[in-house]
Amino acid sequence: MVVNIERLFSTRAKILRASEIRELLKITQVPGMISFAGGLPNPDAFPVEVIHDCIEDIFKEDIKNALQYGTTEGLTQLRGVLAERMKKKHINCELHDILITSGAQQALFLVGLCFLDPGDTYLTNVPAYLGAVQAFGALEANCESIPMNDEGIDIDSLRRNLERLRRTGIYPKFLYTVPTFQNPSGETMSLSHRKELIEIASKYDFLIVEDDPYSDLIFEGKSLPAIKSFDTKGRVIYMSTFSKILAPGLRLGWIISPREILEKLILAKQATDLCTNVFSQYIAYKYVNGGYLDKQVEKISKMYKRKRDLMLKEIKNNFPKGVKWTIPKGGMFIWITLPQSINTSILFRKALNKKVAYVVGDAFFPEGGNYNSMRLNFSYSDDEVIKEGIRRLAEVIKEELKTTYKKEPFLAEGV
Ligand code: PMP
Ligand code: G9A
Repeated sequence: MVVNIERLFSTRAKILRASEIRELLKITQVPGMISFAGGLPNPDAFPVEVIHDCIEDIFKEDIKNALQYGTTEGLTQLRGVLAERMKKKHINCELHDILITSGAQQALFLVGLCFLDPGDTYLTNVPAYLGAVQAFGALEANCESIPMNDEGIDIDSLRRNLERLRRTGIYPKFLYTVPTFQNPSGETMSLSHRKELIEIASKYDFLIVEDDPYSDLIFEGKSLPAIKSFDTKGRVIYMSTFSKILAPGLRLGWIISPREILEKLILAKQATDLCTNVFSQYIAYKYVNGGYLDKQVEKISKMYKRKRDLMLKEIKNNFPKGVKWTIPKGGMFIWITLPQSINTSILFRKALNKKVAYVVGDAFFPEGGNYNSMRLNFSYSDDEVIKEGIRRLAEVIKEELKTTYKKEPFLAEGV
């Protein structure tokens, strides 16, 4: 390039970083590669025929509108059926409280755009969804990480950190969290912590950004109410997506928030893309209105439960002693903690040589850490592929353990 383009790039453009997951999607397209990396739905679960019928219907009834620009807020009919669906989750909203977005990823970016100035701070429990960290990082925000525990977030640590930040004059704008079947850990926040978060947000005056793509994919136990359902003061911005329950290629998500916030988000969206794909919105509307979504959710949940069970069984039977893992009650991910002598970034190259991929755990910690962890996705692969992939991964871990254990035996024993 002849132009010195670096000089012209904005500070924002200079700090843009690739998402490890998006980069991995390229590597994992190598023939023969088994990928437990990307959080992809299983393509066999896509309701191809019903979608085909919905499209035929659009061609018969709505094609001119479906090919036209739409309002920034989104298709009224779709917002209407979503409002009804959200009420069943005890989220009290009307269609005017909903903004349709191009996936939950856009919802995250719009929220960031409306609340984060360069240098502003947000909180998140870690490990955290990489895409959110990427979106908020692109806006030059600082992240304060709060550790997770078996109740989803370490509330004491949150309080301690808020006090510490306050002493230095830092007032976080919001706390970002995926409370149910979290990406990447698979963990779920307890009911009491959901309620407590609202109180803490009130006391320290910040918003809660609740990202909820996975709560419908439930395998066992009772579903917990969304944090948003306890929001009486307008402190929670809730978002979800059709990506995991219907098809990510439609690129459809939604935000529910207090109107004052929604109005700003709509302006931010206008400046970004004018409106969400109208044709997709018609497909989703016909799909939900036709009563197909509940059956689809039931079908995927059954399928993913079987895959989770299979992956857990294979892990149990093949992984060496000293490895720990989460048992998610829903969603798409298992979080693995290896003996401390293993660094999963170093292991990654060796795993790729054996044609198996995962996401290195460290990537989900904005401030680094947890070098001995990894995220495995169980929804995407066929059953036989899950068996073979875990067998390959177990081999790589065992080989690595032999060499690292010699160097640092006490660390390996400590797990
Ligand atoms: N939030 C979380 C927690 C996710 O896991 C994902 C996708 N993996 C997204 C948001 C973005 O989803 P989409 O843009 O496809 O709706
Ligand atoms: O970036 C994508 O393709 C969506 C998946 C996200 C994830 O793997 O967490």
